[in-house]
Amino acid sequence: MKRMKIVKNSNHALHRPNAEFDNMQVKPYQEVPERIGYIEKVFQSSDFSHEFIEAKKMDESVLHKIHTKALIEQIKQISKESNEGEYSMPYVFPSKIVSDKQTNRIKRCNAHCMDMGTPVGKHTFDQALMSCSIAYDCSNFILEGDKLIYGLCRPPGHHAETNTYGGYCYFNNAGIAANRLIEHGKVCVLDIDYHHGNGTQELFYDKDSVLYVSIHGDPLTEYPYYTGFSDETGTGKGLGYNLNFPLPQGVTEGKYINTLNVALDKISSYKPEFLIISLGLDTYKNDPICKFNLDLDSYKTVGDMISRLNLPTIVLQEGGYYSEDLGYLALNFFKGISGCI
Ligand code: Q9C
Ligand code: ZN
Repeated sequence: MKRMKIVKNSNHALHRPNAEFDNMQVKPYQEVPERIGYIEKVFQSSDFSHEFIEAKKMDESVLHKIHTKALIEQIKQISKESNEGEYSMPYVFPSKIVSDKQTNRIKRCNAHCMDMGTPVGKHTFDQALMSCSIAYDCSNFILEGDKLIYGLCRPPGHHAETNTYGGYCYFNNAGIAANRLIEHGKVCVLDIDYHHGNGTQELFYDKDSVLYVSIHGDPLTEYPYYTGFSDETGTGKGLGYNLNFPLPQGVTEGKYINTLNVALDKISSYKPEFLIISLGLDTYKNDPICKFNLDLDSYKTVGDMISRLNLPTIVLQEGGYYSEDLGYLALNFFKGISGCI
């Protein structure tokens, strides 16, 4: 069998916020660079046939196909104005007012930011651009005939909307890949991160060329709180092409898999030509910030079930915060999806 490409960016650790604000508390930042290192190590020492490929930096113009100039420029400017180790996040969110008089970067960065967990620092723009470059390279490899490819994206992307960043995400990696692939056929994005991918949903909400399907923690109690309900089904031409499956806290493999089966049936009837998986590993029972109960072995089952769609597939890394086990979770997923169990 052909070796599976794992596309990566060796400089991602330059983006390393040290804190986030959560529910009235300052906490250590969860989306740490070590997450990626743990995944790389497990693949390196496994017998899973793979090769690492360094991503080529994509042209910034590709970002403009899915994000506003205002969002892109704001992240770029704040990065440029930051010294090494300095990060900015907003703490005042004036309703509907964005002042162009405000020159202080911390006071200004509310304009496109949805939470207090997504700081911007000196290297954030460059590394978020490289994370999208990973997704872009993956889509080009798929167009050249690869059947399964893993984009080791960091920072993650699925919370980033057209004009808004948040949830540890700055630019939408799955959105970049989907936007590239729809030039060649219908695309399904299956999002199995614990959190609803408000960004990916919003990017394609009015389109019938991308089916967005997500299984996630119920937004009544889980981030991002305002999207991910089952009555969000798309708009205009996109009506019927957005499917949300919120699940309650504490869900175990049995119920998760029943839901995944329903989701996979819907995907089959759409008859996509390409599949993009937003792979969150935060559905794991030991995840420190999430509340599903999947086991290490569940990821093999999930991968195996998805493989039955039999589509050219890009898997992009999203969340997952129990760093030490992330490599084993990802490896199990790939053993399942590639049939190399
Ligand atoms: N400090 C992903 O898994 N946590 N993002 C809310 C804010 C945000 C998770 C507390 C969780 C975002 C890609
Ligand atoms: Zn998540």
